[in-house]
Amino acid sequence: RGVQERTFLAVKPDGVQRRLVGEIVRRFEGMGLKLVALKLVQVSEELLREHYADLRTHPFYDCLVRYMGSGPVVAMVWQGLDVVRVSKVLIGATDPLDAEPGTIRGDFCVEVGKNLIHGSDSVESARREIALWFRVEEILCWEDSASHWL
Ligand code: DAT
Ligand code: MG
Repeated sequence: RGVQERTFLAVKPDGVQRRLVGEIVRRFEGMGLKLVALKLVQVSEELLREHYADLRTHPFYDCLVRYMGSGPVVAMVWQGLDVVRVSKVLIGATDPLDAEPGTIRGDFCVEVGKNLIHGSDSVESARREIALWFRVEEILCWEDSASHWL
């Protein structure tokens, strides 16, 4: 089966403003994934430009950076088997109109420019994004005392 991985997730400003943080966290917890870091942050433009550096040539880049800086974001690191792939399934397609019902984007949004949540697209991007958003001491490794999620 899968391997233990970590991924970086962020509830975007519209998700925080629409009080969807709890709903979103509940879905990842429900899958048995492990929360190892979480913080509410107002992100600097510099960090956002770096976070989305791969998209800098796209026409929507400036708009995306402005949107991500328009209010607080909930930044998280989750750990689990195949967590990068599992998270992308839970999140749904980039354009909410293509996202299946039952996915976070499919259930709660309609605009690609306000698609609620970010998730890393590979283990390498996850590593880069986690290092960009978190200090090492902010990430906690804790052991489950019960065995049902292992
Ligand atoms: P995802 O967030 O699903 O990984 P992505 O990495 O391709 O998608 O793009 C990052 C974000 O950029 C995406 O969540 C919303 C924005 N974006 C992508 N394509 C867009 C488009 N065609 N128009 C406007 N914003 C777009
Ligand atoms: Mg992406």
